[in-house]
Amino acid sequence: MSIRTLAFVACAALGLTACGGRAAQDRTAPIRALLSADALMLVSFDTNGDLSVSRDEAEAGFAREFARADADNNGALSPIEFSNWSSLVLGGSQIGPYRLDFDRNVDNVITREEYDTELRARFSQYDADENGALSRTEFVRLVGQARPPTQRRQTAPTIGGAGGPGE
Ligand SMILES: [Ca+2]
Ligand SMILES: [Ca+2]
Ligand SMILES: [Ca+2]
Repeated sequence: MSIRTLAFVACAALGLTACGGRAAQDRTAPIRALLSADALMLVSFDTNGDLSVSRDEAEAGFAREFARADADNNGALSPIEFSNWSSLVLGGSQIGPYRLDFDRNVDNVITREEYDTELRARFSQYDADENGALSRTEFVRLVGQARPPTQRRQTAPTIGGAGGPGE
């Protein structure tokens, strides 16, 4: 992945907070943002440079990244191995995926199976059009904005409440 690509993705990742000011002006428009740092990694799996990450490219990428993470080459990732890998590949531990996203049985070890299972699921979640490949647009999510509580208090006409049954 080129530096330019990285910069683009990083800026997009920051968009959620960086664009907060502009978003405040237009509360009706949804925000476009990267919601997870796994996009940084998945984009890097595009080995043939066609701007699309195929399933085969992704599988090869999972294997490469697991090998990179597994520093002691014992076939599993310890918390420190995951932390080091996350810093390198996911740009730190500020945004997910987090260790416990992978370590589903919470035994402090991420097996290759857990690693692949999580990343395959994420690949499928991104693949909105289910064509088996990830385009750049599939990484960018529209985030619905929570609209602030409206101030206007509707004085609802009280029908038959105020008068009450008078007898
Ligand atoms: Ca590709
Ligand atoms: Ca290991
Ligand atoms: Ca797709």
